[in-house]
Amino acid sequence: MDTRDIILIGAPVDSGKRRRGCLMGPDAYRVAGLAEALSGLGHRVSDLGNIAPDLSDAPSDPKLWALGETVGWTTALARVAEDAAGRGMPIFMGGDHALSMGSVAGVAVHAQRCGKPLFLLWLDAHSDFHSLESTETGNLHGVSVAYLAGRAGFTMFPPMTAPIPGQNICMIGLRSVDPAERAALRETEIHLADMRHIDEYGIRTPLADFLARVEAANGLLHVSLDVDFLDPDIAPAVGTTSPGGATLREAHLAMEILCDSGLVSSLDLVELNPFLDERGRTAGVMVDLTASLLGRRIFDRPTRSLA
Ligand code: 4U7
Ligand code: MN
Ligand code: MN
Ligand code: MN
Repeated sequence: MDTRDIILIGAPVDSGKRRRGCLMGPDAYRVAGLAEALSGLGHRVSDLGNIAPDLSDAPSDPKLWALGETVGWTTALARVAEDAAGRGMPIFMGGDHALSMGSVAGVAVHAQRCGKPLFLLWLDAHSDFHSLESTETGNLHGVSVAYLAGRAGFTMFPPMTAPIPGQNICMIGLRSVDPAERAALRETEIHLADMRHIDEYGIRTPLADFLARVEAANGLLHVSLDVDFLDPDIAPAVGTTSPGGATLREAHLAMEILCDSGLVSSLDLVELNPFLDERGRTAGVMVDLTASLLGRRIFDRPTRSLA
């Protein structure tokens, strides 16, 4: 595996929902040794520190929680993401999942400049596909994919200049999808692998299918990893727990397959709420998964047959 220029970006976004704590995420990843784990694999790692939202033009809406702050994060993150994507592989240390509206929007502009299609892999219990009209909670960490896919109605947000076509988006790990999201997803070509699909076919099948499409299109691939993709038994530090998630081995296998593909060009680590963690356990799992994505192996395959 090639060594890479990895750019860590702290994005303490905490405006995407009411329960606070994700703002401590970037420091939890630092304490859990993310930079050291990656440099230990031979990569060049820099940490830009934490960025701040651009609050110069902060709209508000009584139905949408902390709209102005989330719009401010989207603006600031898109700028940083576009720049970092041109210099290396950005890893966004969240922060809640509202941050992906900025990180992916910025990466999408970078991809467009390079003349390459951007693909988005959304590893999450939830589809985060509400429009600003359909969200019942008003929590904007549940609308990110809708914005990135160019759904209508995001007029208070910076325009999504390079919306991602549905065929270029894949969601894996789904087990909590609201009725309005399900109806809207049905109108798209987004690839969907819910937990039932993983139970029946394993995690390799939907992932390999998607990666083959990225490869064939010579695309860039952004991976957005929500902590609640994982089962809460192994990753308790999350506000929106949903039982029946990916096991530790399913998640590592996904990361190892992504690593082998060589296609991943940027990554979000989102929804970690260290306030809810048990002695840093979840932060540690997320660091280990990132290390698997960037080359950590038990053995180089193939291992010797035991037969
Ligand atoms: B996350 C929810 F209603 N759909 O809209 C909503 F179930 O980034 C949850 O995936 C959204 O954690 C979860 O608030 C957003 C809810
Ligand atoms: Mn999410
Ligand atoms: Mn989620
Ligand atoms: Mn969540």
